[in-house]
Amino acid sequence: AYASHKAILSELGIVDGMNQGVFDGKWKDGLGAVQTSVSPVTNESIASVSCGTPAQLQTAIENARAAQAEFRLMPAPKRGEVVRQIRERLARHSHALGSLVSLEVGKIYAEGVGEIQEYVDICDFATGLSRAINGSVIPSERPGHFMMEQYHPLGLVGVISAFNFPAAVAGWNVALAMITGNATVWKPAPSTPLTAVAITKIIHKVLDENKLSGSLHSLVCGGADVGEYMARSQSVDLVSFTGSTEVGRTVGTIVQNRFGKLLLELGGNNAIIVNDDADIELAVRACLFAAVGTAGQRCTTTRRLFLHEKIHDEFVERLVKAYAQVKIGDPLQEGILCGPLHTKTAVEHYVKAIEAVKQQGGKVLVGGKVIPGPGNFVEPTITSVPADAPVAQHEVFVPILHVSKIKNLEEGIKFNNSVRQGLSSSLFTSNISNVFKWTGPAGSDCGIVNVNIPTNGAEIGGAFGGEKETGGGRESGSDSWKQYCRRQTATINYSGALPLAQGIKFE
Ligand code: UN1
Repeated sequence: AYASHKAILSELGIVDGMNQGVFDGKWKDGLGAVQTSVSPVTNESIASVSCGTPAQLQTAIENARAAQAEFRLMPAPKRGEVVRQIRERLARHSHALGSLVSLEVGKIYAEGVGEIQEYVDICDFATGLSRAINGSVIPSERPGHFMMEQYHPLGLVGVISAFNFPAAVAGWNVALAMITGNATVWKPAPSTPLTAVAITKIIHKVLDENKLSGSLHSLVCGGADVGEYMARSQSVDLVSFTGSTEVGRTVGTIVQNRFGKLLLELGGNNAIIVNDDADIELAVRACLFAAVGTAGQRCTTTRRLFLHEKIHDEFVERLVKAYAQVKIGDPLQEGILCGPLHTKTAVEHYVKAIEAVKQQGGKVLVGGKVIPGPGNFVEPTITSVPADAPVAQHEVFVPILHVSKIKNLEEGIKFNNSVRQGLSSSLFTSNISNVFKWTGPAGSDCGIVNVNIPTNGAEIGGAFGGEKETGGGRESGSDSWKQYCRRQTATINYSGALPLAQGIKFE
């Protein structure tokens, strides 16, 4: 076992009674409902948070905007230095923070700590980037004219995060928003407020030490009313939302309607294709992490597996064996690979999906049962269904993997691309021309296209996100930082004459 729950909470300044869930530069009692964080292992309460109201969010927004009006003038490398200090402090508490993520979400300890590492990594990335968020100089067609492009801060970034990555995904936004000169206001998922409170406390300390306003990293725990207010507010320049396609459509429509900027990370329905020329041993191990890791609750989890008919039977046999060895249990115990589902509702979704598999002509190859007890445990499951079975067209956020046979790679690519989601995808092959077919224009239509690695567990250096109903947003690495900026084209005439573009004469 790792540290006791009490020690975890007290290191992070969380009390086991009621915690303040609003930080607008000062910690405040939330005047809204109470959110009680519940352990998915026991369904017993961990601690509670008093949530904010839309009116409290409005105050947080005003304070954050006022602080940002000064922060935008701080040179970007100096902002990067603040993010470096946040990185140091998060790393110092990574054991406690990782344990809290594990406790609150139900993911295993290694993945909880991994999530804090992901936050640390994006801070490193952002600190370096703070010296490289350059625009360009563009040749002007007019004599004595200078044309340049610059990236300025947007203003205020609203972050609505999901339960399954309560730290890292918020961190992708916070680190990039901060080095680009923005303030953030964060509404965490209703079931994981404690992680958000703990991280906000850590960042507040760093801001304070740098004599910066804490409201640059504001927090308003709350429900749908707070989220909707954020989406509607003209004062929130970018809304970065992670969650279901259904809620994302509502948030997206509201924000688009006021011409706010959007960053959407919605559902995935990710597939692995194993071709007949793949390293089978490697592919089995990858599938196990991809489908069972985080108990199937990553947006990058593999939900569909397409096996070449020549290796199908052998592969299924080996994967079923690997599933049988997975230890299910308390995610804070050593040796456990699969923790509980996050909520009882998720267990209901699992049961319904298994029923649907049977109704739709599929078979359960391993697993398929709810494990009785106080926690939300289920058996990781492999089913055999036709690739076009309705149950395989939707994202069900549980560890169910649907396996279908394919005749060749082309058929695998067709099936991979046939769903409405477009987040992540992987091909296992040792043939170089297959690699380029898969990554080429007629290959996978997803935002993340892998070869010989799982669909999940992306590094922070690449842009993360997907196409179609996944929402189109890109977070984390590469040039995702540009989304937190307003882009400016400036043309400066130092010629003393007034030549017009396109050669127009106007006199
Ligand atoms: C998510 O599930 O919302 O690639 C994010 C991954 C992680 C991030 C997942 N780096 O699985």
